[in-house]
Amino acid sequence: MQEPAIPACPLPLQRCLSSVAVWTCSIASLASCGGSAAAAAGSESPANPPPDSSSPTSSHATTPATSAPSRPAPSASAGATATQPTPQPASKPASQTQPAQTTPAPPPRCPEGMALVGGGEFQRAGTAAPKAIADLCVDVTETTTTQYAECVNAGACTTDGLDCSAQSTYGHEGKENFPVVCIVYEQAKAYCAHRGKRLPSVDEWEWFARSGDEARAYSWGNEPPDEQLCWTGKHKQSESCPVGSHPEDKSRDGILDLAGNVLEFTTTEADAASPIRIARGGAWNGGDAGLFKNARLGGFRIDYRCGFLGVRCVTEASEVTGSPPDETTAAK
Ligand SMILES: [Ca+2]
Repeated sequence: MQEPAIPACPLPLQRCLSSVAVWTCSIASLASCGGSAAAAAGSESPANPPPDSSSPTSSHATTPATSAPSRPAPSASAGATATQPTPQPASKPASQTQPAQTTPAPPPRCPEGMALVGGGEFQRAGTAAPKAIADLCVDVTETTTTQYAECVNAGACTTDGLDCSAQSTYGHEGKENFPVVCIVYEQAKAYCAHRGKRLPSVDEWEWFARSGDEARAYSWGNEPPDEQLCWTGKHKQSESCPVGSHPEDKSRDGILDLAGNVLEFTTTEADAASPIRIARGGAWNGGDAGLFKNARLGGFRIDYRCGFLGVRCVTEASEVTGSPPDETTAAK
């Protein structure tokens, strides 16, 4: 009997077994074989017919060989990649990958021409209890004649009585950078208000003159007055001095002419029944060292005019933080 045509197995070492009726390949099914079964069987398989189906060989033949070359199974991830690409996060700039930084609040800042003075608790001599002093911006110099003239030109200040003395400065050529004098209390208040500021209280004045907790006896320290201020103690002084011309008469915070040059108005009354306002500091016409101590009080009637009394303005630092009220017109 002629043997049936046998498909060839593509793998020469696979044991393609033959029998009269059935041909199997140990790995692949017959359907996958092609070509000459004789060539494959001849080289690998015995020429005798294979045992019957009960033989181990037959069993082996119908069971997929464990030695068959295996193809790498597609991994789940690879399949996912092929059918549904996983989006990869775009790289971010370093600045976006850093943890958020907490920006500290900016410190208070003062307009040009003003110094920042930290607040604190201060009990002035002769008072019953300490007072809280806020952070302040303080004019570095006394108000100059030029600055007051700007207020006059703006219609916010008056020229009444400004020529009250031989030492008056308003309207006198060459006195532009001298402290304005001959003003009364209301004129001083009006000037500060025009600048978005105010007069200091006597506690505030002494606080920034003594450099806060440093408690200096004089603006510069505890040494007695000498050449560092505009006064008459060392040399006869016939008038005030240009503001800032004695740079050693300076507080810790850089405020000038607190001891010398001209006295400065405060808002504090000497007592409730009096029209007196306490002024602080000393003046060009003083020659006694004790007149220039920070703790020394001086009183003037609110309508008093003279050539040695001027004005310095302040404002709460919290009110100008981030938005100075008059930066373009601050003290020069
Ligand atoms: Ca002064």
